Amino acid sequence: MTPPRTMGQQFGRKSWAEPWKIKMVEPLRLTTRAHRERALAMAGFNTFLLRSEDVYIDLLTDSGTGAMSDRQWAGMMLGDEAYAGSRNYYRLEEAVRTHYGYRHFLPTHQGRGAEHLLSRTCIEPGQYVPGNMYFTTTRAHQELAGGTFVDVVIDQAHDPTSLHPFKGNVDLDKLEGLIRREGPDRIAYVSLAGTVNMAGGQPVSMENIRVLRALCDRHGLRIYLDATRMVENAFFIQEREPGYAHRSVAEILREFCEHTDGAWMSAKKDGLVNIGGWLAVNDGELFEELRNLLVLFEGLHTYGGMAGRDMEALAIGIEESVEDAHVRSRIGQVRYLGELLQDWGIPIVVPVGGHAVFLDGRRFYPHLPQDQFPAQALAGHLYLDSGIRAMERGIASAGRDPRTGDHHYPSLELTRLTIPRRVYTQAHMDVVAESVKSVYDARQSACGLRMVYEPRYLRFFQARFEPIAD
Ligand code: P71
Repeated sequence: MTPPRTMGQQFGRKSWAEPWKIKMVEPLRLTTRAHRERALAMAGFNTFLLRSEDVYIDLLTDSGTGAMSDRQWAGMMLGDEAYAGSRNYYRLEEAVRTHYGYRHFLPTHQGRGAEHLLSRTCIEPGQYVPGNMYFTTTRAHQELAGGTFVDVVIDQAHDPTSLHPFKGNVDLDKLEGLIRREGPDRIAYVSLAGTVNMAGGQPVSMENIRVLRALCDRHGLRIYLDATRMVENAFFIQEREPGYAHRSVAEILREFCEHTDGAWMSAKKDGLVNIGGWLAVNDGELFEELRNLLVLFEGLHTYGGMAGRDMEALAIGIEESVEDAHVRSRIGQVRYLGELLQDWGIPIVVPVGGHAVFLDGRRFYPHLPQDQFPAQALAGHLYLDSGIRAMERGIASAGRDPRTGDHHYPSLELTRLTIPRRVYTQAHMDVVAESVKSVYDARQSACGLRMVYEPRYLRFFQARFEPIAD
């Protein structure tokens, strides 16, 4: 028996700890395997359709699932619920301006509300929208507006084993090729995401945004940034990019945003709140149009679908989110789980990203063809083993090509273990790692799934599956 070692010792470094202590707890419920078998069958083998009460450790998403601080809860009591001109709106506007920049700001009910407005105003039918890998809701709104998404992320992003430190980077040759082929007029804008979700939470470098800016300036193109997890991106720049080790996450965030023309955010992630979002741009004319559409789809421009108290909590959340100690411990926890799995030879996306550990469904279940939904099946087996809920990010999420009606066959077939911010402890991570290992050890007996119900939009949310018996 080797003597027990601290987490730091296990990985040959000093231990770190969360920069907070726990003031309130929410009990978790353990269930039996028989209970989970029934629950998963009722949910059509789709973890989105499980009741949260039937889940033990919920790693479905980091979206809206974080824990607010005592300061944020105190802020909730300061909600000014006036229909127009709420004090909290001005606080939030100030927080976004301080930390992200941009001249004009609008609150939205969540990220996709902002995506809807931006796509509607900035895409003309028939135009292309190049981006560093698709995101489900982002692409859906671009297509709804008549645009066609074009993936211009570097090839390494599609390779789960590539150790490139900035797998979210735009491949400038791919973008330039598109501009040359189609002409800049047929390009709506460049849709750039910080820490690319579908690639495994992989960052974009400062150098990449700088060169991208220059290229776009040459062709008169705008860059709109999905800043949903841009704070985490800033941390990776601090950690990995020469010249940034001594700059704060907050400074790096501001510098990055300065290279873009506007941004939107699902504040439910880095923003440390349970609901909310925003859209901010520099162009005054565009802003006017967005603000006008906002009243049609979201709410008056001083609340945009959010309660006053929620805007206050977000203003405080933004301030807390850019503190170096917070980001370091948040990403440190994700990395701890990832390194455990890597040590045990379990196939995951490397380098471990910002918000989640992504299991590689192709290497986990090499015997399952992609149209039998290996990553969806893996999420099901994990739930059956321990009550842990993960999310499929593979062929089910990728949906169909709107023109041909065929499945998109994404190169990445992943199951995401997404870590909510400030919610679970290291002990939970150990339990998760052990459950993944037991599912991995039983991998040979896993069977695939058949989709028996497929909704038209964003099918993964509500689709139903059945196991394919041998
Ligand atoms: C996540 C989510 C929530 C989600 C959305 C769609 C399918 C499954 C889960 C939402 C994002 C996101 C990025 C980069 C915009 C949105 C939409 N992510 N951009 O990862 O990650 O924001 O959910 O507030 O509308 O679980 P919204």
